[in-house]
This record gives sequence, structure tokens and C-alpha cells, in this order.
Amino acid sequence: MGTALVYHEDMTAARLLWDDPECEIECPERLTTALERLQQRGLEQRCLRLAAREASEAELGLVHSPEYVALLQGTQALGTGELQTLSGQYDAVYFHPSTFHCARLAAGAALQLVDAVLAGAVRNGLALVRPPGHHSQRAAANGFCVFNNVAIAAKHAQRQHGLHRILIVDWDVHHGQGIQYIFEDDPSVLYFSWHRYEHGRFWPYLRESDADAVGQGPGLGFTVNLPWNQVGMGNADYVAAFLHVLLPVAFEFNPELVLVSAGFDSAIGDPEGQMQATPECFAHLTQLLQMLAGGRVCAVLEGGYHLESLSQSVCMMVQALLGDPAPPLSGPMVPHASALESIQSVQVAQAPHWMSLQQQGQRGLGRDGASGSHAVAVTLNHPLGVAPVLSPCPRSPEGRPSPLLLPGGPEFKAAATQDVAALSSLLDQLRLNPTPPVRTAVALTAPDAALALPSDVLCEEGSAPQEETQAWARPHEALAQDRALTALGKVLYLLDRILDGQVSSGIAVTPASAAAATLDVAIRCGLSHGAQRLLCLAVGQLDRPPDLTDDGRLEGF
Ligand code: Q9C
Ligand code: ZN
Repeated sequence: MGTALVYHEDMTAARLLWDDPECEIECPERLTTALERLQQRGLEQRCLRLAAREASEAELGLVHSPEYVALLQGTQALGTGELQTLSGQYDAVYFHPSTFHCARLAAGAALQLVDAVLAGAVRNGLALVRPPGHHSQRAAANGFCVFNNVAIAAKHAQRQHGLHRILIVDWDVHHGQGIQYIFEDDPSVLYFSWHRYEHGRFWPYLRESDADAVGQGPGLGFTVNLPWNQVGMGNADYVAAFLHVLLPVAFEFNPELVLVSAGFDSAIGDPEGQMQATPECFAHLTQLLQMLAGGRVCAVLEGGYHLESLSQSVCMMVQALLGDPAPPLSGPMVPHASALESIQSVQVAQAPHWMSLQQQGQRGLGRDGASGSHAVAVTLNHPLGVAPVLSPCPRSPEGRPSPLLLPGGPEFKAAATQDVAALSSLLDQLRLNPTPPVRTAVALTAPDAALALPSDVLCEEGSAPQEETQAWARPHEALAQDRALTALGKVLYLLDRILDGQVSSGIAVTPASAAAATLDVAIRCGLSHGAQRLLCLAVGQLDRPPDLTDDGRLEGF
């Protein structure tokens, strides 16, 4: 299943007709530049292209008052002077004779995207639209926004598709107060927004943008505001906000659909945001969101005023929606102190409403089983395996892990069958809760007929050339055995495909006795392919390769 890109050229028609430095940044080139870049990179061609339609009056009425819609309809016939006068009645808004048409297309594009995703025609998608929507309110335009595209799409998904839980992630650098007002007492829509706030000294200067605005009545806890009190927030701050606030709450909420108010004025170079996050960050944020709602992510453009930064960020997001691996993040991944303060203030404000945030302040209290719960030990029969993570370590009565199973023996055979069963069950879970379209490959030494792989998991049949495999295996006695050698060939082949970007992640099954040696070869092989840093995570019992020293350096490299 693919990715939709919803667009209509008519949305480039609206433009500022008089002098207004505040509004001139919301220009037609925002769309044309982003689209050109998507075409240049071959990304547009990989999407299902949908031409935006206009939202109907009834659809606009899901959020806006009939009087407001009628007022907007009337602007089509106004002259420049009258348009300027009317624009002056709102905060940071300009009207053009084409504004009504554009704004109906923008809302319609969001609706079409949601329909395509919920009909199963595509897994996810992006609507490239203007004017943006998240500041607009029931009867007011605000901050370049005319109709609230994402709020209309959310109401539509509830009414027309019967959804009960929708998550709106607003990563635009401004607070989408319009969305907040529309859903503040509604527990079926969880609204998350981070925004430049500077303790209330940044537009739109609202007290209700702070972390202690958490929704009201039945909607208590379903508004999550993360105010940034300094400019210059970057990749580490954004990722920390996702990991420590948004994702815990979102997993607990368990949405059926994720809508993204995708403003890229939170990216580096933007004159409004003054933030530092690089375009690659948006690929990572998009990937993280795809862990929710079975990957049903509908993104709708909001702000973004630095044409180059905007275009690159849009490309990064589309790449991630298409399932491409995300490029590494640059810079030291250390959040700013001010960001951590903001994150903590949200945790405190939201803790009464979310179990997943309740322990955040008490970290580090229980250690080593001395108090409270202890870590769950698991066996590691396979260095790159999944099965061990699922099966608890069998422990002797003294509490020591039981010895590793010997290949060939009857216990080994039983364990191997269990492993395949555990792998099957993991893959079942993946099917029920489809993961992001990250290309995962599974390599088995003896293909098991009972193992039905989900359609988007590749069954990797290739092996590294025999001479290469034997050369890597030579120093290791444990790899002399046939089965271990075959498994090593598969591991090397998987590594190759991961390092050249064809595959994002892989699972390989190898005999228990060869686990440490296979891991040793995998590390050396990764380094010899030019990897600069490897994170080796051993879950449970595993002998460290003999020459992997304590400071993490592998001798000889
Ligand atoms: N320098 C969107 O990004 N001007 N709207 C603020 C502060 C209004 C932004 C002035 C910015 C509106 C969708
Ligand atoms: Zn914005």
C-alpha cells in the first residue's frame, strides 16, 4: 500500500495584493517550490497523485458557522480595497478574490486524503495545501488560516468513517489554537502541539498555549501543549519531546488515525520559528508516528516560510511516508535545558490524565531488584533474533540462567521449533498492528512452511558468497559447523542489504552455539563496510566477543 500526494495547482492563485510585511511570507512559491523538489527527487512519481476537490458547504459546516462560510463566499466578488479592509478585521490574515476557492480546495484535499487512507487505497499521505488551517476558528480567520483543514478532516473521519479516537500532531512552530478550541472538551480527539511560546511573548500571545492548558470537562487531558520558551530548539529537543511526551500518551490513547498539522516553520532557517531542527528530523518524526494507528498517517501542510528548508523537510517527510530509511540526524543529540524544563512541565500537567506519564518524576528510585520490580531476563539464542526477546530465560532454582542448548540434541530441536513459533507469533502481531512501511527482511536457515510472512516482510533467500563466508568464519571454531556457516552467510547477506539501504532491518536465525561468534563477525563486517559507530545490544546471556574491550573499541580496527 502506498502514499498519496494530494494537490491542486489552483491553490497557488491566492496572493497578497498590498504591502504587509507580516503576511507576505505566505506566498504561492511555498507550494510550487516544494512540489518541484518532490519531482526532482523522484518522490512525487512514487506517490498516488490525487487532484484536490473543493470541500462542500456541509463539510465546512462540520467546524465553521454558516455565517462565516457565507462571508468568505462573498469575498470572491470584492475589490482590493474591500478585501484589505475585511482582512484588517482579523489577526494576520489577507484575502484575495481566489481565497474562498483555495481554502475550499485546501479543506477538500485533507478530506480526500483521509478518505483514501480510510478506504485502504493508500497507507498514508500528504496534502500540500494553502491557505493553512490550524489557527482558524468557528467564525474567524487567523494567522493566514481560513478554514481549519485538519479539524474538518477529523470531524469527517468521525462522522463518515465512524472513528472513535483520532490523534492530531501539530508540529508547526505556532500554537494551533483553532484546533485546540474546536476539540478542547472532546475526548475522542487528542490534540498535541508544540510551539514557540517564550513564556507568552510570542504570537499568538495566548495564556492557553501553556502546558497547563489540558482540555476541559470530558476532554480533560486530551489537549497536550508543549511550549518552547527559547528559540533554537533542534533535533534532540524534538526527538525528546516525542519520546518523553507525545509517544507515551499516544500509545496509551491508541488512535485509529493520526492527522499531522505539518507545519515546517519549526525547521532550521525559518524566519518565524527561529528553530534549528534539520529536515532529516521530520523523516524521523514521521517514522515514529507510523508506529501508531497501523501506520495510518495523514499529513496536511500548515506553515513553513523558508522555501529551501520547507522543500527539503517536505521531501524528508514524503520519503519516510514511502518507507525509505531516515538519514541519520546530525549534531550532538543533547536537548537544551530549557527544552527539558518544558517537557517536565508537560509531564507534571498531564500526569493526572495519563498513566504512561505517572512514573516520569520518580526515575532511578528502584535499582537492581533491590526495590520494586526487577528486569526480565531473556535468553539470546540468536544474535539478530527476535525469538529470545519473547521467551523468558529459563532459570535454575539458584537463579542462574540455564546453560545454552547444544545444537543437534533433542533440546535444540525443541528450542528451534519454539523459536519459529515465537517468530510466527511476533509476525502475527505485526500483521494485526501493521508497522511503518520499513522494509524488514527475515532470513531463515531452514525455511519453515508454517511461517506465513506478512506481505511487507521480505523473505530473504540470498547468502553471501561461500568463500567470503568461510573467510569470516575461519577464526571461529563455533562457526565450523554447517548450520552455523549457512546462518552466517545469511547474516552477512542481510548486513550487506542493510548497509546499502535496500533493507531497513533484518531478522536472522542462527544456532545458539554460534551466536557469539556470529555477532563477532557481524560487528567486524559492519566496521569493514565503513560503519563508524555500531550499537550492539545483547539481550540476556551472551559471551562478549573476546577482543571487544571495555571502552567499546574493537581491537585491530
Ligand atoms: N513575528 C502559520 O504558520 N505572524 N501561521 C506572527 C510574529 C503570524 C503563522 C508574527 C504568523 C501566522 C500557519
Ligand atoms: Zn506556523
